[in-house]
Amino acid sequence: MFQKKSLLGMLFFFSGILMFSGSCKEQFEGAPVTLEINDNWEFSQAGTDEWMPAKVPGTVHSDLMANGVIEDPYYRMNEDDVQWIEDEDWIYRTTFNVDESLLSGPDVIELVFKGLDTYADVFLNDTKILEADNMFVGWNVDVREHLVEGENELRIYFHSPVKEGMKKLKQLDYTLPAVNEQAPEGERTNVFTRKAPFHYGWDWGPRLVTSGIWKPVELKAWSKAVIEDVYVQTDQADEQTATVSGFMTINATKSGKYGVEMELDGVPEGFSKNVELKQGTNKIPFKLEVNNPKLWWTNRLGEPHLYSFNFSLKDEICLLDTYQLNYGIRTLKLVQEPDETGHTFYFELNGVPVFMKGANVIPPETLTPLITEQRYQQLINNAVEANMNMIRVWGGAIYGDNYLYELCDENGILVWQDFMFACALQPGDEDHLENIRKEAEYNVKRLRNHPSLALWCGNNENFHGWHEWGWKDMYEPDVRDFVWNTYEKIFHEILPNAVEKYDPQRAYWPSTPMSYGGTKADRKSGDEHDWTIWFGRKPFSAFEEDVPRFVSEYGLQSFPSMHTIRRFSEKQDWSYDSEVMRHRQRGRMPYIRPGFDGNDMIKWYMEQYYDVPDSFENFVYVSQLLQAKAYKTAIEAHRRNKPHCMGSLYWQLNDCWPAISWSTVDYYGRWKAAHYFVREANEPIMVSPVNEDGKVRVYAVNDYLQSISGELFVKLIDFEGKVLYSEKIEAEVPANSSKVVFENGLAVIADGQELNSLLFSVEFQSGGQIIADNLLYFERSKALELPETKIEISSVKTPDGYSVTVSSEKLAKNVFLDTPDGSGHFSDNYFDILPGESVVVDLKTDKELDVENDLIVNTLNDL
Ligand code: BMA
Repeated sequence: MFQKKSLLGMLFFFSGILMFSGSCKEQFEGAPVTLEINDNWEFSQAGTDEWMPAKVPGTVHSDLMANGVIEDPYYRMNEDDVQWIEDEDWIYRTTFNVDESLLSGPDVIELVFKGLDTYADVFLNDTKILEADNMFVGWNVDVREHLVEGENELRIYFHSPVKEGMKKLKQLDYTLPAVNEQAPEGERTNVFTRKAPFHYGWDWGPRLVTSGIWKPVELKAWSKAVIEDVYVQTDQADEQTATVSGFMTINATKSGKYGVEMELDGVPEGFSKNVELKQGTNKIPFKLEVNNPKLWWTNRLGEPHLYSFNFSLKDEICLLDTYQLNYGIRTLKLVQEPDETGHTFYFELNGVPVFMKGANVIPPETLTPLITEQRYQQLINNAVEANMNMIRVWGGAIYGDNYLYELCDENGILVWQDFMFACALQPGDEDHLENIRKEAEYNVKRLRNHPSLALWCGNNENFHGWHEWGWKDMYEPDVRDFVWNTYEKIFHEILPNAVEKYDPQRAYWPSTPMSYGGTKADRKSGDEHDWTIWFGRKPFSAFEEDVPRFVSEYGLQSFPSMHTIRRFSEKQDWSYDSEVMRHRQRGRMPYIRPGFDGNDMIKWYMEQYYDVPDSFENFVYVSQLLQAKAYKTAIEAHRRNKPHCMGSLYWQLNDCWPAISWSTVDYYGRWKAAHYFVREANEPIMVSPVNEDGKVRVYAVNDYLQSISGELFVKLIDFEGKVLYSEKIEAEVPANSSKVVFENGLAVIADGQELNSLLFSVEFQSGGQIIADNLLYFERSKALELPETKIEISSVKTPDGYSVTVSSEKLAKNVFLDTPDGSGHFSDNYFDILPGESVVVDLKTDKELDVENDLIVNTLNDL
């Protein structure tokens, strides 16, 4: 395949070169020529000389699986059987053909490796052309002198990352903590290697220490000059005008006269000029005014409008290169100003303070090259559907593929971007620091043009660990000084310098969590990881106390859907403490919390709030309700406290394997109960009834930029539907605010009735429509006197599946609808039905169902 393509490509290319001094042939337009080298790859375990077909981009684990050498590591405890792979070296090779014309034609021929995982010696025709040591960067190697006419062999030798790491570890006579790496202390090597930390195991993921060519390999040939890069920034923007500036970076092999152009789609702005380029790197600045710009806004606040910027480069006769960029014009600032509590911490988009609603994301797949565009689409769709406007690309994994950020640009999802450092300290040798510098510069340049990119953050919890996990006390003074200096060099010099130099408008935050001025997180400024709930065993009401300024992590685990559990386990494994379920649970923290196990913690929290069911299926269902309740409590509390609190990013949106974890959407894309609850709690207009200080208060939160007025209907009913209290209030909620719209004493409202069979319902109507609603129970679920009730189901066929009406005589709590095989998606689920009412839900499915009989219905009333 490559041979054919290469010949074809080169012929086109050379007809261009041959015509170079005459008029341009059409086929030369848009050069340089780039060819993917992704065919005919084979791989072998070093020392065996047994070769098997390989897929590039790919990874050794998926290649071994495809060749039947290993079983699926996600099934039961198979992961244990594949650990040997990390200790071996692996070789990948292929051949490709090059014809004579290539060798004599273009000025530059280079091999471009977009990602090698990780310690890779690359040989072209037996000459070593590259020693790679960082999976997070791409490599360009000029190969003209090593190419031969006819067949060329490309061979890549991957050294075991664990063994390489071990060599480095042994050079130190002190330990560098790496809290979540799933290996015994003294064998945690990840910090020595610039490779996805989570490959070494994390508290929600398996240990699969991969090797391989994880991103495409290309042969790129060009002459005269190419556009190497473009940088765009918004200097100023409002509804009337915007100023956009930046520069093109052009690499020229020949000095001389060239022409550059920029076109902005749909508007007459742009520029065209003649430039004199020198040999080497040239920066061509530009600046333009855009009249009546369509600004880029976040999800649910406005349209995330993108302009197409088209750059081109010409010599006196020919079009040499083009560069296209979708860019959203907007201003974005992180605002930290002194106030009565401490300092603010919020993002200001186009001059408007915006509350950030979202979640932390991890890669949707442990075997990172298997992340397809479709998986990223699902991830971002799930964020969009849950009314999010920010995700945090967390620092223990990988910088996302360009495509992830393109999706965020298109969907109005801002990105809090960590550099890839998490829960660990780093070695401080010069090579390592230089490697980090290159990685930072490479990724800052790669991602800086995305309007969705909101912030660069140095690391996840390294600073916190230093102060709170005993790290700073574990060293002799001289070692402590060295280790801390290394921390400062990386997070206070190398990374911020890279941001300052290449992305000067973007905010840099050295570590999460942290307070203003580089001090420990204190809830008065900066951001916070609120783990007092879950790790700290506090009740959910703790989310409502001493609310931080920006909560960039918090969470509680649940089991994934039974359909997901069935795919990785057998019936005999179905109990929360079976060997397989314990194995699947990675929330054990031998280093900080010996003896801690997430499955026990789920059960412990369940005991606080629910009756713990005997059957495993019901345990799974209730674990999801528990998690949903925690996230609802947290998000509502954070939002009620706007603008004191301006962000709520829970841990974690997704999974990287079928797991018991904090995710709200499981590995196979099934929404857990929490995802429905998060969606509701994140609605731009939200009403939140609370029982505080003996009073029932209703807060209304309005994230829109216009005030909203309407009628608030509140009522207290019992579980059979008897109305004990009701009121209608005219309410107005100013733009972008949170406000108490109702308040009355609980004693007045409940009038001596038993609280465990009452609920308080709130409906906010405007223009005859319900724009927000919510329910408040006065007791924990386990104390509620839930009645026996009869649920009726009816359905009508729709183009995408069925419209299902579910009704109940009496209160039905947390109605869970399921299809027999788990296929299809319900537009709503795990909802309460008020006595005598019904709820209409869309079931999206391409399967034929006898809905009334096939649907499985569970409720808390039934347990
Ligand atoms: C956080 C993260 C991760 C971890 C999660 C759950 O603090 O930063 O390191 O996976 O908590 O423990």
